[in-house]
Amino acid sequence: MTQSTPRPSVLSDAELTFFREQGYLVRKLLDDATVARYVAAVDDSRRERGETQRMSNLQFLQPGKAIPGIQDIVCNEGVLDVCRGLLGERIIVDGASLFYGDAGVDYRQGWHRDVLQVPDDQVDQNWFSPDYHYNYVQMNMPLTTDGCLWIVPGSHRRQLNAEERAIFGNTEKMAPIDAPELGDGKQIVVQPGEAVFYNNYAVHRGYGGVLQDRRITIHLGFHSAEHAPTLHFGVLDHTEYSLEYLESLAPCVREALRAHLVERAKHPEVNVFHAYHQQFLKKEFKTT
Ligand SMILES: O=C(O)CCC(=O)C(=O)O
Repeated sequence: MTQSTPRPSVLSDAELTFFREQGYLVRKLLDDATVARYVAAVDDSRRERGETQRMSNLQFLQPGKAIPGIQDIVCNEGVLDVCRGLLGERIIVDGASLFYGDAGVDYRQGWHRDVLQVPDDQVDQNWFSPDYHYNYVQMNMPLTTDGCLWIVPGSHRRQLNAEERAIFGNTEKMAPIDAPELGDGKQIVVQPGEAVFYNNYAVHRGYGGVLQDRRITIHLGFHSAEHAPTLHFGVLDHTEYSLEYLESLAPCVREALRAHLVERAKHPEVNVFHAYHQQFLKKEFKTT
């Protein structure tokens, strides 16, 4: 595999250690003007579509669902620099959703690891160990103050503990939504422009209860082409990226999706997980 020359990391050794051990990292990356531009783009897009849903999960890099005004977040050098620090060079965007919820919406998920789409007999316990090279990172970039992400720090590098096992039962995937609280669960509260990067094999959940304020959060996933893919690589629906669609995009977004297509072509083995994921998204989350 071609190795590119690593550039100096924007992350300190302490930050890298924190991410490796705790499974998350918070960094302020967008200024107020950029946050305001993205909020305006979301509002314009909702108005233009006549969008009335009070809660949605919009796959904004897919044709027909695209929000052109926020797509260039996938080329943001600050975001990519952190991803390079965490994963390595040649960062490939792999997931892009807009989490939207109006004030008053009741938003709750059960605690889970992001292996929900994988058949039970294909979940490998070795994925949840300190030795596993997890070549994937998710990022939530809030455009409004957001306290909906909860995580159990360090749980990506170990098996479920007794308290977690008691609520997960006979699965590694998800606990019931009304399960008792986890004592080690930590709420991550982030301000507009302050990104949280996290290992999505950690036990985590989205949970706001009844939202006091509107939630607008851009959610992305990244992989590094320097390393073998994990099963989570393959979230974007690359089959929808026609030449015509790619031509319609801003140059940096087009280049990011082109790099995604090249990387996907190199790893046909992830297609089976892509198919599971698409089925899962359609069934479990009413994505728009
Ligand atoms: O709402 C959130 O921020 C949580 C998202 C989440 O749990 C996931 O993408 O797996």
